[in-house]
Amino acid sequence: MLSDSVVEGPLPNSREVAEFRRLWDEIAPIGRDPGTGGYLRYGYTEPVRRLEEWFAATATGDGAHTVEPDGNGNLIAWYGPRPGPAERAGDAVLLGSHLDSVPYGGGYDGPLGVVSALLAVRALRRAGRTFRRPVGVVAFAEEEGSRFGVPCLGSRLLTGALDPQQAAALTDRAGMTLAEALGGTPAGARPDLLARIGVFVELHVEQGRALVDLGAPVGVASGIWPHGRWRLDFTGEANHAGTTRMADRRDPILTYAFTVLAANKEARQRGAHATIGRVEVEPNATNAVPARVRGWLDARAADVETLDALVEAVRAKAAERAARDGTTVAVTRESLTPSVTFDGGLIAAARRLHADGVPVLPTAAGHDAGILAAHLPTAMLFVRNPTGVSHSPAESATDEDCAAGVRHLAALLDDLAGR
Ligand code: HGY
Ligand code: MN
Ligand code: MN
Repeated sequence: MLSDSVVEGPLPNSREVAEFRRLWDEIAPIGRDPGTGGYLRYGYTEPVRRLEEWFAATATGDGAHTVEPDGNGNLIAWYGPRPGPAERAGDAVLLGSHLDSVPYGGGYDGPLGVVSALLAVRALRRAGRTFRRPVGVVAFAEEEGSRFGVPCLGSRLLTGALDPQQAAALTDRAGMTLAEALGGTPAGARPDLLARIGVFVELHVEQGRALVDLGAPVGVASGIWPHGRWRLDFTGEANHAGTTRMADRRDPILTYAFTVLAANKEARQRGAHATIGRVEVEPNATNAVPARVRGWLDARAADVETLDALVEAVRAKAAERAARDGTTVAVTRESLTPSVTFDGGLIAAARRLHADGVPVLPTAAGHDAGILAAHLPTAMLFVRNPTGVSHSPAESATDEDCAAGVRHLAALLDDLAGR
């Protein structure tokens, strides 16, 4: 139990573990595919809307005085002193993460941060703490970009990193625009809202094995690798699979296949990461040489120079092979997140509960915290993932480690806003 002064020690008690499980069970079935156990929670769709309703009800039940949509699909529950006049600008503490998933993704990536934030507020209030600063818990929209193709769509809109008119025209695979899904053009930048926020802390399941190998239940992020997404359009000549001689073909899937292998090799040679996990083929018929192939490169590296060199190398290899195949290739950048360094003061505060037991580690996974870091002091807490796997139903975390994450988040929130 939290003492009435501060959070005592890093290890959760059985009541806190049970409380985490209780809250977790309330959302676990929402958007879950029974066949694979993976989640289909795409931005602005029914499963996410149900999660948002649950979020608003839970926050209100725990004393949130306002649950505020920001006009971009993001939702913020506010507790404590109301964000007031100008002199209170920039002193709100914001916690949270996202509720959406990749197709058939794990259940922890995103929702763990939102549930943990709600539980951290609940734990402090239950310990009799009040807040000397406004405290918000946010559920960001479409962080994975699984529906409209732009990652961190909600936080990019909120911070002005994405033009609302351009975003409104984004379409999903069924051809629906964001404006249709949202019920209108997104609000776009909200400097009035952003100005009220002093710090942002995102708790997230670790998407790797660092904490497992270190034997630590919780870690703190030092920063995020620069990373981005590039669309690769390969164009050839549709033709008959049976009557077209091999020498007469202009087959874009050959160029595509070579580019996939080249991206893998160029990344390995640079200690970087390159993934081409999404592809569309037209006409996608067994007995037709394709006309067009569209693939998406997800590239990430420890520094921006290496990332640039990797993407340039892939672009050059693809063009070289296209010349041989009689095809063409166009490379279009769809998103880029520069290198992120989290706030040193927040990192130290986040480790306060158990400094020598809370490792600091970098990540190559993108997060809304990476978008907000360009505007205000930001930090991330990680919770151990025993499989180290993410963006897959195999993603996991134990209730004990999740409750430990809540404790660390509550201790940080108490430091920042408690009294
Ligand atoms: O893709 C990412 O790095 C994050 O999980 N959205
Ligand atoms: Mn993710
Ligand atoms: Mn995430």
